[in-house]
Amino acid sequence: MRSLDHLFEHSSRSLARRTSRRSLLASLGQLLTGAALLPLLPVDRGGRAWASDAKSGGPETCEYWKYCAIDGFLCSCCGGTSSSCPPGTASSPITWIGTCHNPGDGRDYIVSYNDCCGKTSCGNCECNRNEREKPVYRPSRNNDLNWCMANADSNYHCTVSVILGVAEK
Ligand code: ABN
Repeated sequence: MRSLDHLFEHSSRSLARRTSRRSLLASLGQLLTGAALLPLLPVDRGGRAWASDAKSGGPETCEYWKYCAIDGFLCSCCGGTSSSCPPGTASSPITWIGTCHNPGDGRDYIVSYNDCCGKTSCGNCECNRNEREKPVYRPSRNNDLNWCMANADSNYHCTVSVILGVAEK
């Protein structure tokens, strides 16, 4: 009887020892795997974009870097965004072009300013900046024209700024 007790005691002790070691190893494995996968988790890097926006004002302020040659109402204050027309308006196919410096990355960008047409003037966030603007006899570099003139509905509503590319030095 004593040898049976001894046998059971021995086997349960050995099982307990093995089980706890195994679970320790399993936890350690999980920990190491988790630590290795941590850098692969998605990270919101939007903060950097906002940081560069903050340097030059956000898209709803006239100081925003993309607006360096704009003249009109900011579509981002009229139900659209800095680069898309508000619902119910259509973008002008002819535009004027500016070159603006982005303080966020130190590069210069070619920006197209499209008027959004088909509704009466938005009236919000008027912005008139004229960096590198040329006289009206060079219309593609001039911002004093209603570029809705070629649209079916030539009512001017607001202006968007669309990045066309990086300006080469
Ligand atoms: N391109 C902006 C604009 C629209 C109407 C009149 C003047 C300027």
